[in-house]
Amino acid sequence: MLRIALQSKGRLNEKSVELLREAGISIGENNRRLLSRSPNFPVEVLYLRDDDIPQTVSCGIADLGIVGLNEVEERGHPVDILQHLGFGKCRLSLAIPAYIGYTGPGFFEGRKVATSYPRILKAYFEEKNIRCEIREIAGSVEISPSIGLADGIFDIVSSGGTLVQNGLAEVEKVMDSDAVLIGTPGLDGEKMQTVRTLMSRFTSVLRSRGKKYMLVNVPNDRIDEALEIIPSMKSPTLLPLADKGWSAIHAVIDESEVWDMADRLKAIGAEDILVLSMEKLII
Ligand code: PRT
Ligand code: ZN
Repeated sequence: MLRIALQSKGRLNEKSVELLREAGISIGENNRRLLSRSPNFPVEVLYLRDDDIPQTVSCGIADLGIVGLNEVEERGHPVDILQHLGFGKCRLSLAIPAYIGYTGPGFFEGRKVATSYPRILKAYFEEKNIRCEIREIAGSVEISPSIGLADGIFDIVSSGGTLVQNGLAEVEKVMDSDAVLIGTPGLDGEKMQTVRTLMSRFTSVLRSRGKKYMLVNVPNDRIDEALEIIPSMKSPTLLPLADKGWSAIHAVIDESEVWDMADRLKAIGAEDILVLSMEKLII
């Protein structure tokens, strides 16, 4: 039985639960119960605050966890980063009041920066050989410059809206982050087998996101051109139609490319373009 730690509430909770469900792993609705066992996969879910997940996984109380890479780096507990999960994307950046002219990282020499991520920031300044006073605060970091607590801040940025609202400008990106699957170092063979199954299911779910299935009828003498327009994961499926002189091409494509590709296919005489949503892509 594997134990996986998920955030109990907050930004990563919903997407983590959704990922498990899409991977065919049923888990109870009630995340207020600390521990919940799946009825159809050998896994139980432990719901925790995200701050506690790296340590819980590092010491083996949970075998796996889903948490932001920023938390993994900040906590510094040894864990294996097994898979990037692509959601919870953000960056950790330095920001200063927007009216100040920024001169480069040297700006921070001898200044004060407020953050909830002192460890990552300390490593950044050490690497750049900059002496800066780091003021660790737990929340509302963005108001620190306006109340005179610090000259700048180091915090999570996603859309950048919070910085703008507080009159701040992002001046240095220090790291990118997304949710990652982490594991206890040195899991035993049997557990690793289940972890591999889980990861391959996650890969299938992540690969099918943003994908569509396209079917298009093409005159046989335009097939080569059509195949140049349709990029494919391996080779697209080509099927003869009952109407001689025509074939159908089936391919998995990016949702973002649908309209452009359909216009180009129509321009070379393709007809009956069908675009279907994709449920699963199991490789
Ligand atoms: O209660 P618990 O301790 O479990 O949760 P938490 O409150 O510490 O974390 P939570 O739920 O806010 O975030 C969990 C994780 O989501 C973070 O560790 C990041 O990995 C990731 N994430 C992704 C974010 C954001 N995007 C994000 N935008 N975490 C926080 N923010 C904050 C940001 O600091 C800013 O203040 O949201 C605000 C809005 O951001 P903008 O730039 O879009 O305005
Ligand atoms: Zn937290």
